[in-house]
Amino acid sequence: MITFKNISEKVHASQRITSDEALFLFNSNDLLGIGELAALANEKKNGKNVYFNVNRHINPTNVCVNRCAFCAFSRTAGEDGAYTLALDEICRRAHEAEEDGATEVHIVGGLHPDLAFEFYEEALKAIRNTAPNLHIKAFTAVEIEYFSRITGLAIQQVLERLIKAGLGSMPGGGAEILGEAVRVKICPEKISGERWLEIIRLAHLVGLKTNATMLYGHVESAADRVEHMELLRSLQDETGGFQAFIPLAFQTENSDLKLDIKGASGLDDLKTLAISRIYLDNFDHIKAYWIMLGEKIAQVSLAFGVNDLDGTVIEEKIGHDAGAKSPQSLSKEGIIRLIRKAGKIPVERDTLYNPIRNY
Ligand code: V47
Ligand code: SF4
Repeated sequence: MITFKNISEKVHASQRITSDEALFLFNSNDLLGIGELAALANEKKNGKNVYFNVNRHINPTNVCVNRCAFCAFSRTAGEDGAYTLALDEICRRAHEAEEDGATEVHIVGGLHPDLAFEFYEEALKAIRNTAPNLHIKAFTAVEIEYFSRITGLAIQQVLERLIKAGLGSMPGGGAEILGEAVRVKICPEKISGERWLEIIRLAHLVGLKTNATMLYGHVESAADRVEHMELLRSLQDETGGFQAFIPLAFQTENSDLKLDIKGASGLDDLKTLAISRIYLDNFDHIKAYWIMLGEKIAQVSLAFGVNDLDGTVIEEKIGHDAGAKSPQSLSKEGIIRLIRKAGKIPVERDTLYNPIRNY
């Protein structure tokens, strides 16, 4: 029989918990007990250090052929609010970011029906020329697969060409919930969960580090979340290529997903972050993406196993188009203050988690 005591003994002994045990924790109301275990698991890995980076998001286009039901960011070509940035503008934003002290640009966007793969290659090359010290973290597995489809190139070739153009690593988007039963409800046009994992596996094999996200707080069950994390944990055992796990709290406004609930509760946010810290024993970092969580829950999560607050971001569209109440950006000083007030040590990092400076 599964008991909290058994799970606690495992965490104290640094042993892996089972998926059934993770599900048991999701069904428990002992938030503080779960948080304490997650804090312990995190302390063993990261001590008191909490990472952040100075970065800027650039979304080259919101035009997307997929139109996932949950996504308030995307538009159909020609629709009101549809946009595509010119190469010059992408470069200008990257250059400005570097001048302002950023070490990373985070680039993701829609699957545009008319933009050629070469546009993206050119964008990376141009950024590398104008802002040579910026690490380019770009393109979800969903975009990589789309590039392969529109060019007829194999996934490995797409990745190799992008690396040659300046790609440094990949973000963790597009994972949503990997189980097919949920995917058909929330993103029927998107690549399957199996294909997402396959592309990430290939990215890891060519040497790219990636993150992994999980979109929660919509139609999924606790069992779907656990299955999602189980698939990630298995792939991580195989490749070791994941850096951070990032649960993304669903923002409900302007979405075609009509739900009875208004997204995840604060309690669910903290429980989900904490259980992921306990369950994903082979992930070094759990990231609280403050854009979706709000600054307050993100700060409190530092006592619930989280050791990364993402970055300054500068301009965020995906969550804010869906009604996120957080600011568009946080200053470096603001992030440092959040971390310090939680009794932790702020560590500015680069994209690959090399420490730049302790505060
Ligand atoms: O895949 C879309 C999500 C993701 C909504 O790797 C939404 O460091 C909540 O992946 N409410 C893209 N989430 C963003 C992403 C990301 C963000 C920050 C850091 C990293 C990283 C990755 O945004 C999509 C989707 O899961 N998303 N709409 C929404 N309404
Ligand atoms: Fe397109 Fe991504 Fe939005 Fe889906 S989540 S509609 S793939 S931009």
